[in-house]
Amino acid sequence: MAYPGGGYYPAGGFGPPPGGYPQQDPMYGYFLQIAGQDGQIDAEELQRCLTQSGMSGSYKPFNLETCRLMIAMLDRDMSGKMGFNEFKELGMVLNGWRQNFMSVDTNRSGSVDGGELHRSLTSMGYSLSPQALNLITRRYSTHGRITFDDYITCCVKIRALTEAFRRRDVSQQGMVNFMYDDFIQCVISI
Ligand SMILES: [Ca+2]
Ligand SMILES: [Ca+2]
Repeated sequence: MAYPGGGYYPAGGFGPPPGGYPQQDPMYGYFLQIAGQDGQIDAEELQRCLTQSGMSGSYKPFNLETCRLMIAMLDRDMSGKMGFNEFKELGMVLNGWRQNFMSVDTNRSGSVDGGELHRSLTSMGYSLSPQALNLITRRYSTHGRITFDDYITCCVKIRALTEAFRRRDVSQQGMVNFMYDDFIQCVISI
């Protein structure tokens, strides 16, 4: 098995909230405020929200492409935007990643090196080869350092790709046969 058995994923995060109807959820009003008239959050609204809420903390704000990826990662209903349950799930996922980043960025420099990124991904349960880890580091580092923003982009991609793979890996053996068109559909949205 080449990917986590689910330990890092919020259990049952895609269903209706445990409290029942979203209208009764204390976060629903906040969601509607961000979402505006259409009741859905797009990439620009998400970027504004994450910057204002301080999710990026002392780190620089998320870029728009990262916000697009976050929406694509959790877009269960393929609306291209973020509904309430998707938004709540994103909150949980981001908090987990943020804690993970801060636990490896011990001196709070706002960036981590390749070794720290490897440790972080391993602690999430991803079992990747040294070659794959080196490729990931090369792709997401600037002068050998990975900033929080790039770290999140990296986490979003690995998670989304892993989920797309896992959905096709029915026997859970870490192996899938892709048709060309399906492969393109899989990676183009990420
Ligand atoms: Ca909107
Ligand atoms: Ca959606």
